[in-house]
Amino acid sequence: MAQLVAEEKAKLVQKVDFRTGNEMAARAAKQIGFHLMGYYPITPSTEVAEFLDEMKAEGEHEIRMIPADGEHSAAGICYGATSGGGRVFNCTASQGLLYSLEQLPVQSSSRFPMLLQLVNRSVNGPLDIRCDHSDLYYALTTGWIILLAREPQAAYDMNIVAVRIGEHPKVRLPVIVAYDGFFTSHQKRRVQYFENDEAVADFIGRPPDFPHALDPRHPITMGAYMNDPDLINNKYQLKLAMDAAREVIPQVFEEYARISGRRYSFLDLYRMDDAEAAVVLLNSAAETAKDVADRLRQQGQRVGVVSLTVLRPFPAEELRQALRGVKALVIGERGDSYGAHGGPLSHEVKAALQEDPQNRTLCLTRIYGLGGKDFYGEDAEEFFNLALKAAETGQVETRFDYHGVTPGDPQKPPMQVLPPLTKEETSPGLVQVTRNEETGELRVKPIARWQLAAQAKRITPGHGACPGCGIFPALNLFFKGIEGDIVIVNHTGCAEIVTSGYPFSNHRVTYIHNLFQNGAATLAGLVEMFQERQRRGELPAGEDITFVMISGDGGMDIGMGAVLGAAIRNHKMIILEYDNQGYMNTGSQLSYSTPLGHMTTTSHVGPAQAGKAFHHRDTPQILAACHIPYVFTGTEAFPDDLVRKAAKAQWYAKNEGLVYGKVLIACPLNWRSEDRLGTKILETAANCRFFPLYEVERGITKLTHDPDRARHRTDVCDWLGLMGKTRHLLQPQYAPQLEALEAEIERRWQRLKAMHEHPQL
Ligand SMILES: Cc1ncc(C[n+]2csc(CCOP(=O)(O)OP(=O)(O)O)c2C)c(N)n1
Ligand code: SF4
Ligand SMILES: [Mg+2]
Repeated sequence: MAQLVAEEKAKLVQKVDFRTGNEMAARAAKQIGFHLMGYYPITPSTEVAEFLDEMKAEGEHEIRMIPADGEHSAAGICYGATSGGGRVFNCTASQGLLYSLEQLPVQSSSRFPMLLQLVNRSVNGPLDIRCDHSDLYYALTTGWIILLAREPQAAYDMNIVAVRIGEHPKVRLPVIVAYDGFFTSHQKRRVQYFENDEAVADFIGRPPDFPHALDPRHPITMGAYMNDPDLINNKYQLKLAMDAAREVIPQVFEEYARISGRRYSFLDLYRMDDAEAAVVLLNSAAETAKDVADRLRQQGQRVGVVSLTVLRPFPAEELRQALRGVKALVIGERGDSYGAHGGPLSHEVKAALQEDPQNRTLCLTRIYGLGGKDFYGEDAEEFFNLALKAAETGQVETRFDYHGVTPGDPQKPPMQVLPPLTKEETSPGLVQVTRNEETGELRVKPIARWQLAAQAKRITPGHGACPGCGIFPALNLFFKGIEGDIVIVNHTGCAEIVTSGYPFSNHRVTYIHNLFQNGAATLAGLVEMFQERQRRGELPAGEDITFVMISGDGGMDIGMGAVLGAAIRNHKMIILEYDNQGYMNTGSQLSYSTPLGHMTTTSHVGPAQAGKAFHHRDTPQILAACHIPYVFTGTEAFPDDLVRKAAKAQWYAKNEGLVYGKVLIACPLNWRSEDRLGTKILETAANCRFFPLYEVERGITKLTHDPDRARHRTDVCDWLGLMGKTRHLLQPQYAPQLEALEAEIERRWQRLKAMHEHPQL
């Protein structure tokens, strides 16, 4: 018996460490041992998947990790997986949450528990990767339980308790655990965690045996079409589940306190016993306010801090209790509900208090810290002072306002650093494309390279790309083959991030950035508006603009739907993909263009994993199958070829419809290659036939560079050996991956060659 007790105790030993919120969330996920994780990278949540992938490569867990093509799919993968009865995990932020939002109520109304890590980040627009709670607020009505973690320790603890809460037979609901992007996700704090995974496994127990979709002897219909009078009953059951969660949560918190020593409750109340003035803050800002409360207490002020650990179900009763003696309260919100004179938190706190006839607390709201604007001690002090003044006078001057806003100066309009390009600068008359009326073939008059200097650069130097980055040599070279005015729509990615940081821009032409996945649709709308306004005589008839959508390879994953839509509708525009084989601006995660075996931060190499597990997508062939007028591949390593294709692209986009081009570019930072080797790597990629240079013109495929015929053929290993991300493939233990990659390269090449030789193919 004594031995058993000692073993139990040993199992519960905790390690003291110094870790970030993302590290702790990943550790909890690993220890929970989810069956599956469906995810899509988005800062600042991505690290959780990266850490888990790294651990997986080392053989530390067996969670099946599915890199989705976007968050909508990630949420769909998770939903499908939960319908199969196992434990499921996802992690996202900001736009990722919004893009998957429609799946969330389906998940909750189907009553499939799962865990979603939400690392709070501001939602577009404008794009801002730092923390506020605007994303979280969109989740409030989805029917998910929402637990909040103010610090890395809580990120770990909440994940573990979330499994128990969500899976409780009376609850059966999915759970969001939310913590602040960067403040909590990336800052290290002192933490404790169980050394032995079994401690967590014992606490969460085995997954419950709810009806599921993988039991053919007990078939069930899920997602049935349901109108009135039934739907309201479904929602009522969801409400009852939330009510049940109110009972279950304290029990689970108590049980967890027994094994961990850390006790949570619906509200985190700090120095609230006799507080007359208080602030309500969610997540990390509450910790800042606590320090200030200590200081003000020393000065004799009766102040306290209220922070919510549970946001859904909303702890209305606990708030009524906690605020009974409080004369004035400042509710600080990192998110607004525009036009409603306060964000959701304010209205919910006020609604809770209103139900207490004795309550006389004066409530003020201050919107603060949007887009990651820091919340310092001085800010908290201002909040306390507002509350103290109201408590003292019984009066409130301004109930609702923004805190920390900087007024603009109308005398200082944005500066135009470079003058707009003139027609003469962009139309030097170098590009001449003629069409053979008999064959329909286009002929581009050769342009000597030195002549290209006459074409103005549409993107200026001075951007923030890494040394050796291949994006801008390639884009500027491509634009050399295009005469006249250009309007650009840019997907989110390195090309966007490093050229358009407010208040500056490296674009000398009109440039629009919209949501990551929606560039093709956005540009399609603009093209059609251009044509319609011209037709109505609102824009000059002679005005000619070439419309170009620039996307990274990742944008073609998540944006493929919009791209296919635009292609099938055949708008007169160019979609230009620069392919650096990964999600580079977010830290080198795999994209569907990353080839087999390549190492990224979500396809680590280790004893249990050999880089990316599936082949790269053949995007030119997908677009060719849309039967658009012109598809091409290119690279700056073959500059004449690229300029010639640009000229053709412009001709087709003006005269016939949509053009798609894929340009391979070097990313020395994440390819782990030498800056100076970029062009050589690209050349080798073409010469080893991994990246064939070709075009598909009105359905006819032509190789524009045949390394065999040009006697430039190199080995795939010559290419792989030039990059740190692939060098492991040359080691004997990775021979199966190398062989599979070589075989796929050969297969695709032979197919292409056959198409080149047979116009009907
Ligand atoms: C809906 C949504 N999901 C995820 C992101 C995060 N995100 C922004 S850019 C990017 C990767 C871009 O990769 P790619 O298109 O290849 O461009 P690169 O960074 O490599 O230049 C990701 C994952 C986002 N902004 N929006
Ligand atoms: S990460 Fe790669 S693609 Fe992005 S700017 Fe740096 S080198 Fe260029
Ligand atoms: Mg990329």
